[in-house]
Amino acid sequence: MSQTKPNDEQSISLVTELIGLPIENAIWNAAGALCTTEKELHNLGQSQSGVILSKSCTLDPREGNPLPRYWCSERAPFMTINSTGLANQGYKFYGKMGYQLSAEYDKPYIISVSGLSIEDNLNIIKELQGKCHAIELNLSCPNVIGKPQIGYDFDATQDLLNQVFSIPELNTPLGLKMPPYFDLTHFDQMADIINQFPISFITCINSLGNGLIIDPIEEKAVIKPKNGLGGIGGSIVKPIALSNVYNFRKRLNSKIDVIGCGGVRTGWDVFEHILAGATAVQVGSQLVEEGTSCFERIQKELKEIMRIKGYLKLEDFRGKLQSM
Ligand code: ERO
Repeated sequence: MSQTKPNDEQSISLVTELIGLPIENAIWNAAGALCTTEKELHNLGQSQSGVILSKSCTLDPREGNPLPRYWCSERAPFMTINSTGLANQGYKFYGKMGYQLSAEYDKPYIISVSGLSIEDNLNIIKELQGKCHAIELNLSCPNVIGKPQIGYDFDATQDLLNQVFSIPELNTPLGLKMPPYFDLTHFDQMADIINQFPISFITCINSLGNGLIIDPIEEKAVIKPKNGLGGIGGSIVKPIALSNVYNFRKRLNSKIDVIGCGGVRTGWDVFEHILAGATAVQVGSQLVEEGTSCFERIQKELKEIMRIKGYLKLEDFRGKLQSM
């Protein structure tokens, strides 16, 4: 009889380390997905989500763009589009929630920040020091009319990061939410900028900006804002997300973690992101469609994949994508 104990679910761990903390489950919500209201943040706390990550916040609360601004359909279950327009309750609300959430749930609370100007970003980051475990600074919101995605402007990104890392009070770990890149020279240029700073993590990727989904029966776009243009999510973006995780992991110094986000519906999707080099993985569209029970399901699926492959922990396969 074999002496080796077969892997069972209990012996398989999805623990990951980020911002110097052990996180029980390396899968959590993407900023923007069911994380805007007090109730939604508590739901994340009560769920198997490894972290509670807030909706991107601005200085003042915002109503966001006119409805309908989100679309998903059984006709095309592989894609979603949103143009929420940064609807949020303002940074003070998300800062205050930190005390409540930390008292009730034993998991990190990360606040996503998306100020409408450099000055707003600097002020919000200053004010949020000590009110959360980390800040995910969003460089990639595609849906605010008149505001370009800063992550596509390399000089503006360099300038913003210079100013952020000159904030004297800065002691809360800082991550960046990146737009998708498609050209290898852009990965080189952006990685050179990011490597200059003590950034804790980057999250790849935000939705694919300014996509257009058309309802051919109605002969109309499926959402109202910006004549139908919005951020594309869902399974359709997974190859772009994986490429961004892979390309940044190859270029960034090892102290900077890469979090995968994009096209995660199943345990296999998480497995692929980690194989590409992700430290952890976020769920966006699928969380909106399925609700917070998706975390438990995806974890179970991932553990079953790991059991079959004989892996006990994420490091056993993280970043180990093989060449053909
Ligand atoms: O419209 C939004 O609020 C929004 N949608 C996205 O797909 N990504 C974002 O980063 C974002 C706002 C910050």
